[in-house]
Amino acid sequence: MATVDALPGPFTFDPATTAVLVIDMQRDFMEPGGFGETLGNDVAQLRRVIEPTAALLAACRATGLTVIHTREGHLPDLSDCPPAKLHRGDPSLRIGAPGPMGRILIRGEHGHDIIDELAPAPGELVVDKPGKGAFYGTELGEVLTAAGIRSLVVTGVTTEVCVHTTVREANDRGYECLVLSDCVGSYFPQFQEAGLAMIAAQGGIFGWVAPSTSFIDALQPSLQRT
Ligand code: TIU
Repeated sequence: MATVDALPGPFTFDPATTAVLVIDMQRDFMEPGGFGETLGNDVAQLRRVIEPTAALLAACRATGLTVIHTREGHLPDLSDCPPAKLHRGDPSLRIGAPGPMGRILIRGEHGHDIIDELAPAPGELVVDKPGKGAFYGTELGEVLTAAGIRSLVVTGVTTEVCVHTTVREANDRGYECLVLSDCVGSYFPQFQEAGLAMIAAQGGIFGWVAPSTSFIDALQPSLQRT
């Protein structure tokens, strides 16, 4: 077992039953011309998560920790995109419309894929999801059960949308969640702050929060001892 110095208190985990989730680090959210920008957001707000997440992935790969990536997006015929999502708001380009990185938020398009800096390594699972949560409409729950995973270390974008939805889904399914504060990002600084506070409040109502360096420090000695 390993322990991370976290809020609201120590987070204890067994690396053998822990997976790192990397949520939606896609060009559509992280780069100009994608879904995030069509919604009126400044995608530059998310860039700061790339470097710490790359360092985290390097440590996880060096120590053999399970890494799972997710991508939000839809089938080319939009049959898995509910009208309530398709017609929501007033984006400059709707889901499925042609943009500079291909059709917005459509599987197989350049914009839908994960940014080069955080590209999945061979053998790492990539879960395609139609919604905000990584469990809804995906194989994630079955994969985690089959692998005996009990704890999730959560990274990705955006903090208050897909990260929060996934952490909430995971809580109701019985997983212990640690959210890494510098590896999750929001377009809105106030939502980043509140989103992280909401995880650890009330004695850890949704889980724990810690910087990635604290998790890496806890991970490396524990695996060297086993
Ligand atoms: N808009 C926004 O903040 N996020 C999303 O639409 N999806 C994810 O968070 N991945």
